[in-house]
Amino acid sequence: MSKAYEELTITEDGRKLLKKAEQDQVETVWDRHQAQQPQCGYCDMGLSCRICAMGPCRVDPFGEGPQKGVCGADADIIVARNLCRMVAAGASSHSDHGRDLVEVLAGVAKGTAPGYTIRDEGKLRKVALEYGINPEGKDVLPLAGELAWAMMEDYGMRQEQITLLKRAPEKRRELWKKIGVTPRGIDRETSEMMHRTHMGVDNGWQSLLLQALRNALSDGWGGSMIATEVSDILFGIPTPRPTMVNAGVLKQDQVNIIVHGHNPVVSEMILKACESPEMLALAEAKGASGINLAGVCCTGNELLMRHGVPMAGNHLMTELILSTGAVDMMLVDYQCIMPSLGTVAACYHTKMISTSDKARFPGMEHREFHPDNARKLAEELVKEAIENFTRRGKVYIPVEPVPAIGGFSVETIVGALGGTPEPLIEAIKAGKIRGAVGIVGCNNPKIKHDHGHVTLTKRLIENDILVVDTGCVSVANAKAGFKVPEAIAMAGPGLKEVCGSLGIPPVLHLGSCVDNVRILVLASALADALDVDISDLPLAGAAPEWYSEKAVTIGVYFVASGVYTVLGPMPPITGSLNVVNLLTEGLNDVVGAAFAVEPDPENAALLIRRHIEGKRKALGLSSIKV
Ligand code: SF4
Ligand code: MSK
Repeated sequence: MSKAYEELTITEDGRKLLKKAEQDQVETVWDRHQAQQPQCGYCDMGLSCRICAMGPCRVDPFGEGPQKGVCGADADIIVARNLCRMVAAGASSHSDHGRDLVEVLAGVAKGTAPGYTIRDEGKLRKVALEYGINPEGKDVLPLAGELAWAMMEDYGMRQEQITLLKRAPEKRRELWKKIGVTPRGIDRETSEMMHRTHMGVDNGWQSLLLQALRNALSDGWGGSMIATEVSDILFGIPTPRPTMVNAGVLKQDQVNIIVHGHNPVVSEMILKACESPEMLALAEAKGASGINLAGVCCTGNELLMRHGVPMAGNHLMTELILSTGAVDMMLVDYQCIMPSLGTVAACYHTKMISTSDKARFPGMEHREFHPDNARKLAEELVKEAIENFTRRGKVYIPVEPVPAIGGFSVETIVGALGGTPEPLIEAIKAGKIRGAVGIVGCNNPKIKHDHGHVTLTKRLIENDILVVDTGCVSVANAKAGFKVPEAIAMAGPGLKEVCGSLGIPPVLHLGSCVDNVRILVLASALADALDVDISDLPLAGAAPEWYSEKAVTIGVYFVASGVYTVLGPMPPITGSLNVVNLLTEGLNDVVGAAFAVEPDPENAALLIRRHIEGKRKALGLSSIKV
């Protein structure tokens, strides 16, 4: 590793653990990123294609080499197709996660998912009503079965549009209808996206990108929304609760178990097992003072939101957390799990367990979770983690943990406002809060770890812009100290006054990456209250350090829903000026919002502030020159 640790991450635990990893000769994501330099310029610009066996092909961006693939596809077609396939992959990931939750809901109804239950009957009844099921007088389990069945229909092709689209403002739904992007079925749109991008199908770069909007909307208002709603039904609506964050949440004298991935179906059951008196007694018998369950990435966010379980780190910290030598077991489900983790763990005593039938990893023991065996398997695994505690070598826990508050669902935000979004609207109208921004997404070794998230957040709150965050951003912001009520000291005077009177931090943790849909629901509530479209509101989205295909899909459904969105890393589209222009300008005329790309978070903050002030002015609210 030739770069100084300070150039790689802004976090103290990250820097200290990078040093430790280097001493232990552990290869990290930063080493591999460096080894990949220079990365392929054709791929970086989206100009390479390997969709069929006549290829692989590439288009020369300087006009000297080939300008068309073997089939005749030009730069516009190749770039658009590549981006569309990223959207399809992201939509399928979130939506398949949602499908797994629907299966558990169906299992609870049938009695084949022991250990799972309906934790929020009120939400079950409310969502059932939205699906056209009259919940009155119905027992919980048959109702859960009916709802699961209705949600399964959303994945298919028997409907004209997915059900929860009704939550979007009417003006937005009319617009989607007019431009032909109303999503019909969740799987249908992904399947059609893959079909259209097969060689010899859709070769209109504009029509391809329109289908990408429809596909992303099928995720945002479909698969992801179902994932969030069913998680709330099965595991409870999140409520604000205190927690701790960073590598310091690991405990020297306790059995440390880390959950990593996205789906709460596994992690919720592990939490239950960790809390059982039998396991706690066993841990004590093995010389540990307790069992410490902590999370990384989004499955950690799911547990933090509902139980206050501490978070050890975000995406780029996942290897480094293992290099503490303090992790007795890491359990993974799916998404964002680096295939390198098994190799890192092999340098220590850590047991690595993969749990999903659809996700295997080198160097991990595969122990498959299903709704019918989850409770028993969770107990077995926690027991094995306790046994492994006795095999620990030297442990290095580099920092003290930082306090944070997580667990802000739409329900709790509206609850904190007194049951209606009206006080928030009044604060926006009065200019105390200039607007709100959803900062979402990942880490990416191309950007200094957490620098994009934390700098952007800081600039926004000090300019009276409320920040809500999800996924790996929320860990970065919690580590930076933005998520305690005292953080209002870093906010501008208006935001300080509003958050101070409500007793909430200026940066609200809204959950995991599927929970970005909570931002859509909140935006819809604000738009409805003001009788405008989402695109009229002083709102924006940002993904300062995104890396995953899921993040592309989130960005596309944000924009398609009317939310101006600023990306940090450039997506692989610069090979087509037409595609770049459509995504960064042309979409304004289509959906009333577009993307911007700005890797420097200081500049991104300026872009967002200008956008917000522009929207305020258009609404007839006070605006300032930025
Ligand atoms: Fe080449 Fe066309 Fe095949 Fe792509 S689809 S690999 S551009 S021949
Ligand atoms: S885990 S998608 S790195 S937010 Fe959801 Fe983090 Fe991005 Fe994965």
